[in-house]
Amino acid sequence: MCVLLGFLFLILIYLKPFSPIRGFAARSGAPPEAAEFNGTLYASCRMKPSTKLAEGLPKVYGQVLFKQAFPTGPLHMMISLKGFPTVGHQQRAIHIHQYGDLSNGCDSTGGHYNPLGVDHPGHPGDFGNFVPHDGRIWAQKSERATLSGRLSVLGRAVVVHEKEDDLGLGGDAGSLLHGNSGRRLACCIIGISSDKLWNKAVRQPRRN
Ligand SMILES: [Cu+2]
Ligand SMILES: [Zn+2]
Repeated sequence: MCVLLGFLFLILIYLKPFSPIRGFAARSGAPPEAAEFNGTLYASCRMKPSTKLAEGLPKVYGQVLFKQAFPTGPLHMMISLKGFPTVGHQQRAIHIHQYGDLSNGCDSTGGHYNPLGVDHPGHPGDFGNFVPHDGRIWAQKSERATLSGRLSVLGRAVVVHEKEDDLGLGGDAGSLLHGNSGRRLACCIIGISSDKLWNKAVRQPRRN
């Protein structure tokens, strides 16, 4: 019995370097999740109101999910948010900001994530404007941002703003920096995740 177990153990040690996950990662420099989920990376961001939210502003909750074929597939995104006023149709800007630092609410996430030093709205996380319906925003889009490599947005923040993004057409300095989108209502940090949340959201797109 002991001999048999020892023999199995030796076989396992021998096979370990050739397991599919190690092989894939070694060949491509991919994170282990790419092999675990068939060459696809998933990320999630759990949206919560800023701890520095001013009195009277809406408390926004929800999630932003990402899915991307490693390493350079289009980044698919699903946004599901609630907590907006049910009256009126104030558009809300959503962006990726540089830092995953929520120590001072959403105000400590820095400016727009701008790895290439370009004007707004040319940043990889300039997602644009979203109109709530019945207090909710639900949207599915493809974006320029990426989950891997030097320009990865993992560990950075998604921020929902009070106002509409002027998309660089405001005619002032702020317009080319951040689109004059107003105060920061809610934010979250983008983290790598399994395929569970994405697959669940695909099955029940508007329930999250
Ligand atoms: Cu922003
Ligand atoms: Zn921007």
